[in-house]
Amino acid sequence: MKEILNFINGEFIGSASGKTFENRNPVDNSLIGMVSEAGAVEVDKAVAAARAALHGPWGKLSVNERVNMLDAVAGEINRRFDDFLQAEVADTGKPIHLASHVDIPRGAANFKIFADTIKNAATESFSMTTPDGRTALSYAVRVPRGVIAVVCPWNLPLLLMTWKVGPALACGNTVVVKPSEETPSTATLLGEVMNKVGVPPGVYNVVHGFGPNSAGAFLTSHQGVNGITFTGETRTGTAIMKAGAEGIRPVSLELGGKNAAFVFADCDFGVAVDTVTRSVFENCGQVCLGTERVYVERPIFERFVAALKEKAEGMKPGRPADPDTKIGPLVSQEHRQKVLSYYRKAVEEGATVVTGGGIPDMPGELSAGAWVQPTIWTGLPETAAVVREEIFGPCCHIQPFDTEEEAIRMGNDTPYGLATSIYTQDLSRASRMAQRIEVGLCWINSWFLRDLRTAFGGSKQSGIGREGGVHSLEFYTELRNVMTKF
Ligand code: NAD
Ligand code: 6OD
Repeated sequence: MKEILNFINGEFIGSASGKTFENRNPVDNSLIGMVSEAGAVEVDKAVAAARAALHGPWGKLSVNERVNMLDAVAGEINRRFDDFLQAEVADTGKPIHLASHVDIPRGAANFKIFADTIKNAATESFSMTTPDGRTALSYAVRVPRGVIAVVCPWNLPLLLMTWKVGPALACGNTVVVKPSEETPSTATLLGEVMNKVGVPPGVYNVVHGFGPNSAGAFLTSHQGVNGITFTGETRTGTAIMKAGAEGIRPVSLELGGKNAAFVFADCDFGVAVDTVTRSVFENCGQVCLGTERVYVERPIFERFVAALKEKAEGMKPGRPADPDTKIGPLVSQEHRQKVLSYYRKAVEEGATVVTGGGIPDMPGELSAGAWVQPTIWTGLPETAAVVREEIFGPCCHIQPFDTEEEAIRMGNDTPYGLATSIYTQDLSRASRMAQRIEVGLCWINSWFLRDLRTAFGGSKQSGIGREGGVHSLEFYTELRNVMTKF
């Protein structure tokens, strides 16, 4: 039986309590292995190791030496590409072609981009004349914040974890990572990479477990942690922000969304249909940036609904390695229960089910997996639960609109503010909409197209702070001003 251990101070260790939990493959519910659950003792050890490492060889590296080490981490992830791929696919069930094009390459790229960023980041300086006629020169230096707690979700495990570990290490911090209990494998594998390329013990640590009363809560409430970076549900973000308040520790929060797409009658219809298909169904709808509300200008409403229906019905579920597979399962049976409860609620609320709404027939052992059908609804009021609440499944509600003003009003009528996408060939209109839709991320005639130098994050209840490029430096460093009088 495979054992997935904590990684603390450069060593793989079990927990003193001997507590373990199951890691299951959502494709067929088979057991991948047993995960060692960190208790307060292991979290304490990990934070102590991370603190000690700040003052050891890691803290003495020049920026160039650190950058070279992070480049080596990226190189080693790429060298062990298949190991990461197999581990990620087993934990999530996602198609291999998706993980091999998105999750694993971005896992490596996240170290490279922030190595480049820190090498080239400038800080401000000012000169002024003092009242006694001399000169005062101020300059800012960036210093690491210290020990960073990194708490991660399960939907893009390696990508989202390295999105935070990359900049944290580039800035000279040390980290304690708490991966999702659903997807513990790639964070653990990264420990092997760190050892291989000579990252000093204690710089990168991993503790496994759950949230409340487990590793997540022990870590975020630990007063040895200097900053908490979190990706996950808005409700969990609230708990994490409260934990950060004790000891005045800063938090960076990338949270949930209920993202809208706007499709105007003058769009390139093929681009709009193909891209909305991706934004609704990719990763089985488990992408924070994904679309769950689609607003379509009335003249093309029926045609668009029919085209998206055809795409949804063409999404063949299957094994990750099968090249014909277009959609994997949800991450777990528990998440499937949640998504199916929304499928039922949509019907109770009077939706027209355009397609899907249930569980697909899967052959043999796949029938035990966490599969759901890609689903489209129409005909619901904007007050319906499936139009307001984040479902995080392969589903959307499509609503017609008549005017730009009406589309903006419906789009903004949500407590969330993560992402949107706008489909039109009228770039004046697109720019106007981009100014008025209340989100952190806006795509025009595209979706999830990433330039890692740009600011990434959500507004309203979708998050606090921005990461990406130099914006990550704001969270992962303290800016210290030095003034010299001469
Ligand atoms: P989640 O909030 O349930 O869990 C995320 C992590 O937090 C897990 O590691 C979990 O163990 C831990 N956790 C839970 N409760 C905790 C607590 N009280 N204290 C400390 N840690 C705790 O989220 P999830 O279900 O893993 O992920 C899906 C959610 O993540 C969706 O809402 C999605 O929109 C969001 N998400 C947002 C972004 C973004 O960039 N904005 C990206 C990906 C996912
Ligand atoms: O691309 C990224 O950097 C990023 N953080 C993506 C988030 C996707 C959410 O599921």
